[in-house]
Amino acid sequence: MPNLVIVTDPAHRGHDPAYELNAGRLVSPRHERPARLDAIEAALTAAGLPRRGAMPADEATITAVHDAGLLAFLRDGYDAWRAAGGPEVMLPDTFRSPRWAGGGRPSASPLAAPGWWCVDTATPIVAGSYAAARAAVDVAVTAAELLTDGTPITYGLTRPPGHHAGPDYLGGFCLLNHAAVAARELSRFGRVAVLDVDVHHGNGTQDVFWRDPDVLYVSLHAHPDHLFPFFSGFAEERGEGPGRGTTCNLPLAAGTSDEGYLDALRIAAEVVEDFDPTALVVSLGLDAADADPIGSLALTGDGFEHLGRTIAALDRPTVLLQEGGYALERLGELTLRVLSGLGTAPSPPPDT
Ligand code: SP5
Ligand code: ZN
Repeated sequence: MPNLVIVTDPAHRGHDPAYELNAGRLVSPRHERPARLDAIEAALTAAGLPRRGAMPADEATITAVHDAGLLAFLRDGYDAWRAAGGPEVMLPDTFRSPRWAGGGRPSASPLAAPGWWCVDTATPIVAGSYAAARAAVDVAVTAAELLTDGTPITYGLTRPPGHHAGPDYLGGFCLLNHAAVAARELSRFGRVAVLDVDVHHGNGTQDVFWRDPDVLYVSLHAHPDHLFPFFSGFAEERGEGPGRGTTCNLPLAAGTSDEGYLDALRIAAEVVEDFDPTALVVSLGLDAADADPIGSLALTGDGFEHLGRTIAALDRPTVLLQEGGYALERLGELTLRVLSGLGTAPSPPPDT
């Protein structure tokens, strides 16, 4: 079996807000919680797959993708919010709108800052969130750099997820876009493709590379007419300027199961082949699963194993980075099915 190196960092645990708000409902506990990675790590341990730690990544790897103001908000915004009387969970109540004259202006109030940078009410921030987001970037950059040392496949256990965080905004459970940081780093060596199989469209990654001809963004996701992020991920979004044609969205109807999903995956794989990248970044959400509590597609364990085989057939140096996936009792098994399809883990028993 080819070498697989798995990278993790325990600092993700510090990002554990007590609740979020979703479509008017208070959701507690949150779906996006530390137990997600515990479930995956338990399965990796049972399969005899060891992990290694991450090296600290330079801040410049982050500011190559994100506005320095966003990073400063993540670093300092929470303490300022608390000092101004904000409660333990930092969530916006007033959102900047592009409809305001000039797009609005930043306010001096620390209580307003989350609404300037964050796009939704599902992305609460607590005291440990910044360290967790930085650790996820460390994990992703470490996993990406291992490819340049000749490791064929690496897997970064990144949490919180990242693909909804854009150049100057965060949201969708995501604080920093570690997959975009990894892709930007790898693009120093040649063309890079990002294959995003999270059930939600990765609007943040799309926005980072929207005008970039050297990084291909291909996404399979539930159609925005019925799932977050709602306003992005339509098939007609193809990139702009020099990046025209290096964005490819394949939105899927609600309830799509293995057959329809794997048809779309075949198209995605052809788009990647045609681009002929020197490295592949996979935004590995597991929330396209039939069992997922917030997804709307119906991929089975067999489907995830097929996904692994498709990625292996692309035959590029590949870094897998964890995005979503919320069916806690299935995450370990689904991870092993992907790794088994990749040829990097023993085959778990098929779907019963
Ligand atoms: C990385 C990632 O997967 N982000 C997803 C963000 C989704 N945010 C909205 C969650 C909406 C939850 N709705 C629950 C409905 C249950 N039927
Ligand atoms: Zn997702």
